Amino acid sequence: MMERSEISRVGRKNQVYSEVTGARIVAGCVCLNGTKDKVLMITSSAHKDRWILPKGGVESDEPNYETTAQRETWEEAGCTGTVTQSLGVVQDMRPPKEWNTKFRKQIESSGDGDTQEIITHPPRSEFHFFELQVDQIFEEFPESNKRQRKYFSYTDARKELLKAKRPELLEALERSGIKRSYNS
Ligand code: 5FA
Repeated sequence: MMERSEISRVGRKNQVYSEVTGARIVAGCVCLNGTKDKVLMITSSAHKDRWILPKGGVESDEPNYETTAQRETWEEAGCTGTVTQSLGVVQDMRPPKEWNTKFRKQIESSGDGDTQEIITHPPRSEFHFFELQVDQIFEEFPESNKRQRKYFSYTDARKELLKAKRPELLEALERSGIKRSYNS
């Protein structure tokens, strides 16, 4: 049984980073209802009009990514359940903040057909996602005052993640077993 704390963990003191790329390691859940045709989403605290998936930083005292994913799901979305599968890793591949606009434009316009220059950069974060079958939803949870929470069909969730410009979260949703119906 997962321990349900009354408050969220805060700060980045114990945050884990990849030894290979330096990316921040994050874990989260694609939370599906019993009939697997809806996904539970929450609003971002940074952009309150954007709907995202519950996820957050892995901390050094946590035994595995699944534990972090379920803790973050409890803190941010107030739900508990059973992990049904691992959805693997997706990455935040936005260019580094240090790359200014002029530099980005140069990179975008490089590659004139003859010589294609490939300039790469490490991911900012790597997200380890799990599919979770929701068992219980609670009214009060650590971030219930800070976020909204709602179930979305696949079609609507996809629209929201595109609007929020979160391709990595959309990829996690696509890998899940959510039912995609043409008339939802
Ligand atoms: N972030 C912002 N935009 C991103 C994008 N397009 N792709 C990938 N990562 C992106 O913002 C949380 C963090 O996610 C930002 O600090 C930014 O680095 C990165 P959010 O995903 O909009 O969620 P939130 O505002 O609700 O933030 P929190 O849940 O409070 O923070 P974390 O997800 O970092 O989790 P944690 O603090 O619980 O560990």
